[in-house]
Amino acid sequence: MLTLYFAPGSSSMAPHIALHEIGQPFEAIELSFHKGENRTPEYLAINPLGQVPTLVIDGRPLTEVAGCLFYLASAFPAARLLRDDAEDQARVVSWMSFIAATLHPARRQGLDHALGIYAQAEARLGANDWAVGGAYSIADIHLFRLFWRFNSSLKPPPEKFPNLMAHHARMMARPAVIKTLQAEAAVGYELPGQGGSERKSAV
Ligand SMILES: N[C@@H](CCC(=O)N[C@@H](CS)C(=O)NCC(=O)O)C(=O)O
Repeated sequence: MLTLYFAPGSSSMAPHIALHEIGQPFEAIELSFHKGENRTPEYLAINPLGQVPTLVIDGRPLTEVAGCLFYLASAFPAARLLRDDAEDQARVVSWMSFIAATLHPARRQGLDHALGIYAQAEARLGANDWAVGGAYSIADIHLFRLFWRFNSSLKPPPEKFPNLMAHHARMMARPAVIKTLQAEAAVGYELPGQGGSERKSAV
């Protein structure tokens, strides 16, 4: 049994998309940051940082976007979210490490810094359809979630990040992404600039 703890529009959107890609049944439990539901003793017992996502696999919690994505891709290979080739897999891990360690925290270090880091992602993606090896993978899901948030909150001119914008459009056409965005919008965003409060949070 798979259970995803999520907050609409946040990092948990990435494993939420992957769950729709693999097409397995799962339970989705929404947490409201504003109500402090990620800071209850019960939630801290499964995720001591009080963050989302947490993916619970038959009662065992797994945290961090990259870990959750890697598990879903490896455990459900029919969805083809990760190739068998060792070098391709290493490149997917390399992208996801960059996304988690450099791209995600960039916003907190000021707009100029963030624009510079997104320019790095733009150059790294280049004119390729997908992040690694010409095939859709979990790296694309991870990249999309961050750029989706960056794009929807800051609305940079499309000509500034043409490769990331084209990638965003390819992702937005995927049924799993459409399903996830609809499900999360129906719950309601609590994100700055998206009808939620302006409270500053790591999103
Ligand atoms: N390194 C973590 C970061 C997760 C993260 O920053 N989650 C944010 C939402 S995007 C969160 O739960 N924030 C609530 C809080 O820290 O109180 C990952 O990649 O999963």
